[in-house]
Amino acid sequence: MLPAEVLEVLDVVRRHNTWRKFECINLIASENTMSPLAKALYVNDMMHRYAEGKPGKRFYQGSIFIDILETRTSDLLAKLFNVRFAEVRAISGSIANAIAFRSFASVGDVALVPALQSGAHISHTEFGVLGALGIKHVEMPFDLDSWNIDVDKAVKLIESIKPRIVVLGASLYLFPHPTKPIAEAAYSVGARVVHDVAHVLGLIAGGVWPNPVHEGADAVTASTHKTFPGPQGGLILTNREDVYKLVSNNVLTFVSNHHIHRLAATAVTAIEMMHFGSAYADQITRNARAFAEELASQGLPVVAENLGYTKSHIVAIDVRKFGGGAKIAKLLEEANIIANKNVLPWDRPQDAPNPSGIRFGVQEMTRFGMKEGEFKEIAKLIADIIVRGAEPSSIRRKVVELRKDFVKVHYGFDLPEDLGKKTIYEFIEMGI
Ligand code: DSN
Repeated sequence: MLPAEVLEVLDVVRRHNTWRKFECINLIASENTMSPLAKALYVNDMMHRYAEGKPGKRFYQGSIFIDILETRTSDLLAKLFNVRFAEVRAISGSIANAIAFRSFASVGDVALVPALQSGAHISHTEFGVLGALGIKHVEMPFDLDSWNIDVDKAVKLIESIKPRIVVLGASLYLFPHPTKPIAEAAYSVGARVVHDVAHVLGLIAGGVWPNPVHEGADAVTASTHKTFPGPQGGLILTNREDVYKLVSNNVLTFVSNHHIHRLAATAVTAIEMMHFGSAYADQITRNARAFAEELASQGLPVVAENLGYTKSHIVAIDVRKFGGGAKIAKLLEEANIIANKNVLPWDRPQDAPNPSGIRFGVQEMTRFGMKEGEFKEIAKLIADIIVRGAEPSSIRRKVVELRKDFVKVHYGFDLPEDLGKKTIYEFIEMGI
């Protein structure tokens, strides 16, 4: 019999898995679920190993097959995103940003960044990775009419403050940031452009969102587990050899062990996106649009109404008049609808604990096969709670019922059919 403490650990994990996988509707915009094949491959012996350095130039012996896998994973991602170089050793999006920022700027330099209130990620700012590297930030003006960076004002700011880096991309990312005009202005003053596409990487893979590498960004950073439904990890893409060399040389500053076991799952997910990415991304954008429209028609203030609400997987609502984001996120959680409170452009820094907004992402439930009809249903359940004041526990039963038919991952590979009673490890060990 296992010690009681171990049983407790197992039980917490079992309860989490049951709740989040079978009973909740997950609308956190930064999460997803791997395919059965990627998930099975995630746990492998490489999780015990080190492979510091680059393939063929390691500090440790024993990485013959790791080198093959890492090179193959980089090649697959470069091919998927139609770029020359993919650096896969960053273990998260924030670490990818750290590597890119360190490659382009030093202590005391200035970066021009999207404002936190308008959706920037904390790592883009003085309060996160950027600040930890001693780089100062200046915020870019945001235009509420286009729900985007104000290009004219941003260009003027670039010309006057001459930053070392201009950062684009966001965590509340509804419409593509204008890489091209910003990059042109940046280059005219010798600045580098880092565009963080963590949220929309899967949409880029599916061809429904522009790839900033092709629009002039020096480096595109991302995580590999949001709309791109891979294991948690980071990625840097570039077409420039000098940038690739810089970032690759800087990896070891931030990452000793690059969590090598995730690479097999990352590679499989990249192949899945080559096969199914276009249908998956297309359905995400349809679902987001249908969800936003239904939320609005149910009486919820969805942001960016004049622009069609969203072009990504994200939909945001302004819940100030319903008590604020903190209260509403908690009420939704009681109904097993998982989302997060989020600052909106008009919030002040002191509003962060109870901001105006709720951010929803449709990508994970799309991956589980939900379509426009289900998202309209979810919008009604949300409005029941927020607008009509329904008891969350009464809605929870409906959520569990709705989720029951959507537990199988779509747009990805199942385990091989000839697995029989073997585990994936036995299958691989026998020779494929
Ligand atoms: N915290 C993540 C998000 O939710 O956007 C990004 O790292």
